[in-house]
Amino acid sequence: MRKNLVAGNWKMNMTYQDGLALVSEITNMVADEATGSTAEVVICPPFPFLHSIGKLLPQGGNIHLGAQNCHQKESGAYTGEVSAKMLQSVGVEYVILGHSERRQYFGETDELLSQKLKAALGAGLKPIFCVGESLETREADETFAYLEKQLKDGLFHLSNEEFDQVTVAYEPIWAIGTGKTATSAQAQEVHAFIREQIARAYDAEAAQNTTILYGGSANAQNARELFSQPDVDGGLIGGASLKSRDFTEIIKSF
Ligand code: 3PY
Repeated sequence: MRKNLVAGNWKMNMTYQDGLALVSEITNMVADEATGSTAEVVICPPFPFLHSIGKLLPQGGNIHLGAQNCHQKESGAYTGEVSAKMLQSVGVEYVILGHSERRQYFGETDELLSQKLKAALGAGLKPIFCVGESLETREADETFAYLEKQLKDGLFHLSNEEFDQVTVAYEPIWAIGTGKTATSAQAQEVHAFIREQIARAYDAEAAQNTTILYGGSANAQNARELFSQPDVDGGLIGGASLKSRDFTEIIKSF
């Protein structure tokens, strides 16, 4: 069901001790200051911290646990990998799939991501599926065709019931870690396009019910403006999720 959602993607940052301290600060600040926010919050730390951080999150509260990736197989001889079922067994609810850094540095293709989606859903996780174009694609005026293909090849193979569990994140690659943010008009234009594609692939109800996040240098200064757009339901936050004050301000933007 469509909701306001703010997810913090820590990427490969923080030590265990720093991570625990950050989460304690966030939970305290959210409890003190963000009680009026309508946003569901997801914190996505690195794998080794998940279980302990999950234990720090207030039971039944609005802060949930997410992972940044999972393997496409349920179990087996895949040294160094982590399955969706393992994540679920330590209390993880959400998993980010298809972040552009995974696509770029780890060669993740739409074909592989479609398998990861199935694995995540099979384990009862809620995927946050990322799509987004490069600067060259945008400058060549091919953004919409590119996104259409990413959605079709990576995501739209899911059944209606499976798709119901998915959150989509639009993360233009040119805005990730660069300090450049899409303008709220650029974000809105793409989010409306994504919703239109969902309506075509599924139906109007599915499109209206899908939560679509913006990601890419979203921060405490620009969140309110981005989230005020009718098709922007929240954010997948990188660097600003590592600072309790900034992350709380973003949550308070709702
Ligand atoms: C960013 O904000 O840079 C992100 O990549 C969030 O996932």
